[in-house]
Amino acid sequence: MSLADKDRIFTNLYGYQDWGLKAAQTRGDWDDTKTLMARGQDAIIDEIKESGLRGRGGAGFPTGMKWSFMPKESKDGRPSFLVINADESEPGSCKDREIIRHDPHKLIEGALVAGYAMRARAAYIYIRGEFIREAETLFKAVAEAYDAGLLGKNAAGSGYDFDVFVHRGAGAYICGEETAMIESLEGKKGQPRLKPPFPAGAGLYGCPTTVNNVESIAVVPTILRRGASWFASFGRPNNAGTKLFQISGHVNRPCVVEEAMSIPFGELIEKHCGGIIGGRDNLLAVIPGGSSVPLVPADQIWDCPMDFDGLKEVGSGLGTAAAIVMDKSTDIVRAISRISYFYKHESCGQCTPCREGVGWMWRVMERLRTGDAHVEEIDMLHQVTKQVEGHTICALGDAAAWPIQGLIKHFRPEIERRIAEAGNIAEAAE
Ligand code: L3W
Ligand code: SF4
Repeated sequence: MSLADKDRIFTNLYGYQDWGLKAAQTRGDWDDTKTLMARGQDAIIDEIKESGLRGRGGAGFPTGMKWSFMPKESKDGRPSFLVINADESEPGSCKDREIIRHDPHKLIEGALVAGYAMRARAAYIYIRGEFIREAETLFKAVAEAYDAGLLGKNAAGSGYDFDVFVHRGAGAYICGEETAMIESLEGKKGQPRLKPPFPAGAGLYGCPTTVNNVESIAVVPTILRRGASWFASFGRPNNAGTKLFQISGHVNRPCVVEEAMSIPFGELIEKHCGGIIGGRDNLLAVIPGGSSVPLVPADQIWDCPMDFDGLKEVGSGLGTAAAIVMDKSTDIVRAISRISYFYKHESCGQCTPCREGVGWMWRVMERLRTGDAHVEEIDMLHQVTKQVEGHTICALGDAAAWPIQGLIKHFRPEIERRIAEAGNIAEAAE
């Protein structure tokens, strides 16, 4: 089932209307927020659990459960914090940017309600450094909310004091990893921490902290207003709700669109993107969830439900739901090599398998691209990806390994062909 207009949460996704407070209020944002909050903290967490909302930043962790890890009582007077991850840097991902540009009040209201539910004193919105105009919008929207009494002391008349701070990043992909983000907020170099402890135990300034993605927070007020069962009626069990999909690459109309979770890939493309350039038969492969998940070849993706379980079944993942579509004109080895370069460039360098392995994998990928390699190196590369995967402090190591594993699994004959025809291919690639 695909989504009807009346069921869209992000009603100003394309910025046809003003993003400011008055216009947001006419769209239903900030409507009697204090009554939503008066339901009580545990009731809000229960409703979010019931809705089936899973984190929209890549890992898909159940949102209500994450909130329930936060302490109900402050220990030693330590405050709790909500950190909102707006450091959207995953290649292919551009949904949080649209929310901040056109619907910032959904995020700010969500921050208040979610922050209240988890007993947080304040929310820090960590926004990607390159999002300059979006940061300006967000600063203005937060100021509007303070001026209207919706934030600060007795926020929205709820009796709860809550602040929202906007913090701009400085252009490092790794600061999107939750513990690197916390380090960066504390003024340190953005390098991930070992988990556990998870942020809910020891996060920002050593205090209990929940890090949630922009989309995860922005949908909360609507879920509370329309009800958990309304949200859960989209998608399928374990994969509930509506979702922002971002489709880039070789489609006729790349777009960001809100759809029902579990919509089949082919339907998403035909309905919203005007189909694949050159038609369905011209599709080569898709990276369905931002660059950090394995590619899926054309014959396995078309009917696949775009959700956590459907994409897992075809050996990939939903990630941020950013589908990078590649048609048959794509040099697939070069595309994956370029992704490898990205991870090499963004590795923070603090753990050996990632620091050494990611650069090594990229160099071998480049030789496979030009055909200047031996066939045995394909297996060796695969073995190295297995040595990096699961052996690093954060998920960047896995994210660098998986695209290469996907390439070898599905396009090995293409790599072997290049090696066999080395001279010609090396020339063609220049
Ligand atoms: C308390 C436990 N908390 C888990 C929390 C944890 C975190 C969340 C998920 O990576 C992925 C990555 C990228 N007690 C807990 C617990 N938690 N167990 O749950 O944790 P985790 O470790 O599974 O994931 P992560 O480290 O947050 C995120 C992938 O997303 N990705 C996209 C990344 C880029 C962006 C962007 O640009 N916006 O998100 C795409 O695939 O590779 O695998 O909060 O603390 N027992
Ligand atoms: Fe840094 Fe890479 Fe280790 Fe993550 S896996 S902590 S990015 S070196």
